[in-house]
Amino acid sequence: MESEVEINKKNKPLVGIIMGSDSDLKVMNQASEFLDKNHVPYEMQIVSAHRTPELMFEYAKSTKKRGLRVIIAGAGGSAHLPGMIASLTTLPVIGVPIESHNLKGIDSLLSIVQMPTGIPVACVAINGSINAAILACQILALSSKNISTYVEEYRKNLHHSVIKKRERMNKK
Ligand code: RP5
Repeated sequence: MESEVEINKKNKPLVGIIMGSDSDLKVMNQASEFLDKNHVPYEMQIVSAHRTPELMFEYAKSTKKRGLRVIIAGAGGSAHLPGMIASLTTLPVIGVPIESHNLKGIDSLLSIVQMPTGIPVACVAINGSINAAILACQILALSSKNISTYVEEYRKNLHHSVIKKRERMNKK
């Protein structure tokens, strides 16, 4: 495995963020913003399981070779993208069910979460792309001291923000 120093020097993307359509961008941008804030290199593109199946196949097959370590895949409706990518690579795949218009994302959630045994997809909440980015960081933190520090810091800040809320409420 490449050392952390080598990875940082090249600044190659470690996370692949993909989504079925540009209509998913508003939600998926929250994941990229989290990674930006924590200096985690990523790439982001549209890949549709149903509308561009060949592209999806090529993308999935190229991920490991290009040095990606985790995939975050957002999709709505009959959301097959995360599961299909997971079937084509052994990199960890985190699925983000995007809220759909008619069924409020329940269709997306069930499509992503109900994977058959043998091909896991880690599924976050409907529109839960920030948690997908955090989970990606936690996976990368296993082999990166810098990212591990960001993850620990994030937890500490969460703790402090709740303590502050308690103090504000107690004052009232
Ligand atoms: C899915 O279909 C996409 O992930 C998107 O959430 C949904 C609707 O796509 P558009 O019709 O907005 O392009 O493939």
